[in-house]
Amino acid sequence: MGGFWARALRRAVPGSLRGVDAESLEELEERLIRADFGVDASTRFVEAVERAARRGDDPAERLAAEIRAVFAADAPGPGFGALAVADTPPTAYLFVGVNGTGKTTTIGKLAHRLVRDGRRVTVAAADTYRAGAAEQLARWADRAGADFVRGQAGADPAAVAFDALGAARARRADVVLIDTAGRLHTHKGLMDELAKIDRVIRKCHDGAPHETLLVLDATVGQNGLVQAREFSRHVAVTGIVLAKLDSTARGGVVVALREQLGIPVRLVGVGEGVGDLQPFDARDFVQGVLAAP
Ligand SMILES: Nc1nc2c(ncn2[C@@H]2O[C@H](COP(=O)(O)OP(=O)(O)OP(=O)(O)O)[C@@H](O)[C@H]2O)c(=O)[nH]1
Ligand SMILES: [Mg+2]
Repeated sequence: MGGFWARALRRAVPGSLRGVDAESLEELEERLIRADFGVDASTRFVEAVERAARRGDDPAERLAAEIRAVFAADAPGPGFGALAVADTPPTAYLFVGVNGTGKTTTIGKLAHRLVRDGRRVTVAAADTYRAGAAEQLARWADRAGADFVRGQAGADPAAVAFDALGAARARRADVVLIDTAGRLHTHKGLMDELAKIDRVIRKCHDGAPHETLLVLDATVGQNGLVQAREFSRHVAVTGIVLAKLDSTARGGVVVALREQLGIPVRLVGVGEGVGDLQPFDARDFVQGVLAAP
């Protein structure tokens, strides 16, 4: 399970941590920073490792405990990837993020997984801008065995979200996954539009959206923090999906994201295939960090 993390962290921890000296500690700090753990966390972890070594404790065990502590406060929901589940179905998840991060692909993978787990799933194409966006999602829905709702090209995406919730209720769906168009976090008009989609969803179903998931491209590393901060100013982001973890050595960014934003990473994308979506598991992450290179 920790395999993809080991790859996404490419030797963040140099071999065995036994026999730590000043040079190896400096090297460790450098590697953690390079893997995008963030400067604060990297410094803190290295200090803890140094103290452990001085006391004669196992430095690797100390590092593992420090990392686990970062994620300890995340209260898990009962759904796949510890996502929240509605008391009264359907459960609605809203997917947001900048262009091309992996929103539609993530929805396709998640729909597939939920249907396999026996859930009735509706996916909604509230991306009415990009030519081909709805068709792309329709293909994923078809493949997953999920119901599909779309609007006319150029239709108001909030109206599509509204219709989708109605359709999901009528079909007694368990889950509705709402795809939105990619948008730059700096584009005020588009961010206002996103806030409107969110408002409409809130009005038409109690407790919805049960999760607002920000999809980040793992290859941009710490830049994801900026996107997360900006999106959070417009919608209440409740969880992060870190996609394209298979294409990066900056997997340590999950620590920076959790520490600096206080938003849990719930799911990770590890490839383009339908099975390439994993729940985020802090234990797997720690194993990946400490995996012998
Ligand atoms: N390697 C890899 N590629 C991914 C992953 N997730 C998505 N992709 C690829 O990233 C590209 C963009 O994915 P989309 O799902 O279309 O991204 P999007 O966020 O919906 O894009 P817009 O709707 O245009 O904003 C596609 O080529 C996907 O196959 C992943 O976990 N790993
Ligand atoms: Mg898309």
